[in-house]
Amino acid sequence: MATVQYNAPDYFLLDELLTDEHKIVRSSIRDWVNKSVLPIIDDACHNHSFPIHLIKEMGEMGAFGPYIPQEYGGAGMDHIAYGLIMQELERGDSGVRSMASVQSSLVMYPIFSFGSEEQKRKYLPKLATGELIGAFGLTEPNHGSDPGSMVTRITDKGDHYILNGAKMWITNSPISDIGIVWAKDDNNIVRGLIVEKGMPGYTTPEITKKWSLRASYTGEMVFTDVKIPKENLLPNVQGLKGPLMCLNSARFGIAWGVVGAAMDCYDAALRYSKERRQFNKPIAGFQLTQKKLAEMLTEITKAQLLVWRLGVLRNEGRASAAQISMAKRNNVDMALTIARESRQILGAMGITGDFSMMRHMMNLESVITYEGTHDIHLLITGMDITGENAFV
Ligand code: TGC
Ligand code: FAD
Repeated sequence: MATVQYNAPDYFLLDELLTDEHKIVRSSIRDWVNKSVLPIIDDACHNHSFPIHLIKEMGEMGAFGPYIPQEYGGAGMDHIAYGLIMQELERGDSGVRSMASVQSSLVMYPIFSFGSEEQKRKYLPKLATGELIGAFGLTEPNHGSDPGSMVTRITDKGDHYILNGAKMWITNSPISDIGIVWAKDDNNIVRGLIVEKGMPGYTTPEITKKWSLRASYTGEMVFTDVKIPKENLLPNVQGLKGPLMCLNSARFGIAWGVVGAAMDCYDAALRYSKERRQFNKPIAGFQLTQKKLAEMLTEITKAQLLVWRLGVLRNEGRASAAQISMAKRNNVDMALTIARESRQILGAMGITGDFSMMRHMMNLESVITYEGTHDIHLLITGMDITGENAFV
């Protein structure tokens, strides 16, 4: 089981590249995951529910909007600190990391980057503490990979807008207090809005019976003639680049986060392989087990190097969207492969909830789909290197 026995792999001594602040943040989140997440997460998955009390605790630790300036309630840290927080949360569970990703990158980031001063002061401090829970509505029932074709609309009624349409597969929506919703205006331009729980005509039904990300609330957002005050429009962005800039931040966090899931799987499999004996010796002594473990550690190390360099570039404002896509695609695929391989090392024990591999594996099937599918990220890289658009 992923427990306090955890020994985080660091084969290329990457810790030497981290600051003291990075290490302190990582250690506090790691301890919290050991204490507050691991003991309850298997049951939460079985119950198909997210342990809501974790939200305030994450807020207290500064896990929401860590790179948002302190004057708005954030922690004012850098992007590597954000990545490390995501890594530690996802070692616990992708659902916990998802909750924090959405809150930080998809709700706080757009309010901070595109919001008015009043919006920043009204929402960011409460989002940072977890007093308010946010959601992000881009995907629609008929428009997933192609969000530019969205049909959700706002109509200008003079002193307010009327919002109609629906969003689908929205993390946190059933428990959200506010939603950042992307809709087309009368000129067919994509705009961002802050929609609040309780607005007449706005509902957030839950999507149930998921086999993946079971410890995460996923739902719809349904808008029927919802009256939106004009002050709820995000004034400082227009067009699809608004939501896509938010996705850059969230995809960056995912590229880091899934390394945590892979590290957890590898570490548990290594320990188990030294303890489990067959044919009168530890299974770690068989070449085929060593091949699995050696390849896992090699891939984890490459992924760690990739996100560390990406973090440096992002801190310098030089990480391109295509570089972030490459890292998201590579690292999620790496983590999914390691979840599968590590489960094999455990034999039958690997299918039980006593170990985390099956849970990580099922979660990662969502992670490889959301925030741009594996194939969409390949096409983004393809377009970047060839200049040719193969989407259409
Ligand atoms: P395209 O014509 O290429 O671009 C439209 C405008 O956007 C700009 N742009 C970007 N800007 C910033 N960052 C990026 N990554 C950008 N990519 C494109 C582009 O320059 C253009 O700007 P302008 O000024 O010229 O108008 O757009 P397209 O319609 O051809 O679509 C291509 C694209 C890249 C959008 C599509 O391939 C894509 O990314 N699809 C994936 C959709 C997606 O990722 N959805 C995620 C939904 S949110 C989610 O899953 C949350 S899960 C949360 C959790 O639980 O953790
Ligand atoms: P589709 O776009 O229908 O794609 C289906 C398949 O076709 C994929 O394999 C895809 O790669 C392929 N495909 C599509 N277009 C092309 C092409 N041009 N060339 C080649 N292949 C192509 N969305 C939000 O807005 N907010 C959220 O909080 C959110 N949370 C989510 C949580 C979960 C658990 C899940 C599973 C999804 C979530 N999503 C969210 C939605 C997610 O972003 C979409 O599922 C994703 O973008 C893919 O869209 P789709 O499912 O409609 O698949």
